[in-house]
Amino acid sequence: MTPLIYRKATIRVVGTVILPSFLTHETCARNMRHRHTFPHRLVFVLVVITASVEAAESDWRPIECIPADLPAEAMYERVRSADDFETTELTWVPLRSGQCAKTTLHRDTGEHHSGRASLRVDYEFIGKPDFEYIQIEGKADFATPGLGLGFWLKLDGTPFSLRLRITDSSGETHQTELSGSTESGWQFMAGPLNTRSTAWGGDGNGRMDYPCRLSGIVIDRPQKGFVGTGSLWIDDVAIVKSREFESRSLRVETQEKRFGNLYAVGETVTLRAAGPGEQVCWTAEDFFGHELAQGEGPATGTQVQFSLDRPGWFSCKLELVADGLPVDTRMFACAALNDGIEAARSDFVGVCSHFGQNKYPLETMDLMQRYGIDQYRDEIGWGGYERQKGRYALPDYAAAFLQRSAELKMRPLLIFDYSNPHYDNGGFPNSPEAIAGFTAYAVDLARRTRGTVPMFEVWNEWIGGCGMRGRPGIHDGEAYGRLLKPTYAAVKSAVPDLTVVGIGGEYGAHCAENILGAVRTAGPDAMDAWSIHPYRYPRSPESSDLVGEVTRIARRVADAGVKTKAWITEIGYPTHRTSRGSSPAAQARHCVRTLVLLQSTGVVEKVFWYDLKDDGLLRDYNEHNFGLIHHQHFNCAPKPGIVAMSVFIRLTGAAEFLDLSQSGDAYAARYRHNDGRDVIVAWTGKGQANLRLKGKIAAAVDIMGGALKPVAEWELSETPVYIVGDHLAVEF
Ligand SMILES: [Ca+2]
Ligand SMILES: [Ca+2]
Repeated sequence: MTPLIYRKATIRVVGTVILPSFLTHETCARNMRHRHTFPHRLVFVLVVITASVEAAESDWRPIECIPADLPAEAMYERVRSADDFETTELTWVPLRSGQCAKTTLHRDTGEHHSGRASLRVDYEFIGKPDFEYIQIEGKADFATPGLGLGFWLKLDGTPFSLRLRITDSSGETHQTELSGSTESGWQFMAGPLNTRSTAWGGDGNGRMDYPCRLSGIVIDRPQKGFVGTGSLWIDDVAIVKSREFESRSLRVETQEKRFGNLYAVGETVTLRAAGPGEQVCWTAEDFFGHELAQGEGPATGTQVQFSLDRPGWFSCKLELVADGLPVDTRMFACAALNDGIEAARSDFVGVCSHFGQNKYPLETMDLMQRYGIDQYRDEIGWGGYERQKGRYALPDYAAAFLQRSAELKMRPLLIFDYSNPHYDNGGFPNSPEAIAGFTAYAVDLARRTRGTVPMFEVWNEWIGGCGMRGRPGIHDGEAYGRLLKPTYAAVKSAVPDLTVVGIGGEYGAHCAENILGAVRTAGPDAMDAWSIHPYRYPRSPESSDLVGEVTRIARRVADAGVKTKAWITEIGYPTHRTSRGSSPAAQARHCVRTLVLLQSTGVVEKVFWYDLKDDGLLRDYNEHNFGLIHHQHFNCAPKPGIVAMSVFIRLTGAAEFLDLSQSGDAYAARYRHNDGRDVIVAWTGKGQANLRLKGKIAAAVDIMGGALKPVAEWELSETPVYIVGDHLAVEF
């Protein structure tokens, strides 16, 4: 590092001059897409630069900012064409099986992306119970790794899930997700082969053994029971490969770099951006797209400054311009909380984390707490805890996170999970010896962490086989019950004040039946709560009937004699860039609505959102994009979702849920605080609706915690608002 050579300049405004537009550089203006207008005349700020010793050059530290998602067509280049549908002979065929929707293919000269024709796919979904999808098959070969399939697709706006199926040289089928949105109109869809896949058949090794060939393009229904007819078009199918970009990138630096980019209201963010080019343009805005500040400067180094004058989530778009074109666009995301910390806590809300997989920086625990979250669900696995048979030890990283957790007075829910190579060949613990071994591990871990860990959950997604990577053993509901019963009894007997959660997050079409299977062998009293994972992304909680689904499952579990309540130990909306991903704004909206709706059921005691932080950097892989905050590579910068959750906790955490009113697509939930003050959370599942409130309105707050005008009449949208007052009543 170079020591104190330069000193920071202090900028003092001494006057303003209005310059005509022809004197201003317009490069940035051309590239400021999404700006509605650009001023004809710029206010030019005359400044006097004086030397100062306030801060040294060495105070500037690099901060990795989030690269903008490029459109799919910019990310791939064509290697060769597979079919442009210009010849009259049609070689593509629909798969016909009991799982397929009725599909017919035509060469259509009335619609095309290029040339004179495309492939039209006419479909009819009739609502089959288990599976129903379209699979269209054509010829495309992939001789060597590094290739993918790309094509242009015209959709009708139905939010289908789009996947590729590839067959490798052994006959193993690999299924991957395609990058692209499900908006109507022509768009480029692409998928590399070397991405995460689910695989079946063939040699079963989970690897793409080359040469590979296209097995089909799969267009799956948006939800079970979907009924609909329509058409979509495909054109210009090609073998593609990832485009190599010139390594022209923006270098962004900050002073007083802080973990998580979390600020206090009233603070100013100062950045400096530079890169190989001519200019840097920047715009800072809030969650709602309202501009805070913008500017431009030389690419040798432009200072960026904006004040966080209200609570919320903010982003600063930074663009490097070279040869008149934007060559790199990055986003600095940050959050502002009152006093920089949320003091409220909630018994209802927690998050899932992966300290137990040694994948979270320890500081993430402090960050979680600053957002007002003190309950988190993590794990200390059996395999790592009992490395030598019969000898128990906490791995170092597990001891470290539990210690920090205790210092911060956090309330963890730990999962007793997965197999151990010393028992049942590393498979599901089925034998009496393995079940006794699992029980002994659970008891030892519960004793060792007494006073630090108040809650445990027995296994995670037993029937789905999560974490087991195809290891052997019986994993139906009954086998789970045989593990749960002795584990529950032994742990409760060793540490009676613990809460032990059964079922392990069951999910899917046969969720209730699977839980009943476990209750048959464990009995109805072997759980202080029972857990499910009712994921529904990208569908909204309202359109996918979250309340109905959870209520129906709870009724069947209660009918089987279980007296305890449900915990939702996972639910979430990943922000990956495929047809199954949600925008960060949608994640934030759905987070609040999901929490309120689950609370309204009366049968759900706690919700652990999945999950706190992005687990990796692949933008088209759901598992890397579930986070409410970004990956540590991006300094754990916030997504809007973490701020939305924090605001929800502040406004409802200490309140009692009263009731939920619904009128069409409009919803309003009432909470009451101990001092008699009411909080209304109101939104629509779709579109706009009017709401009128009776009572004494004291305050109103937006989803990001910003103040709104406290009025009685509201036009609701899909983004929830909070209204605070006394004796509030709802009228739609
Ligand atoms: Ca064509
Ligand atoms: Ca293989």
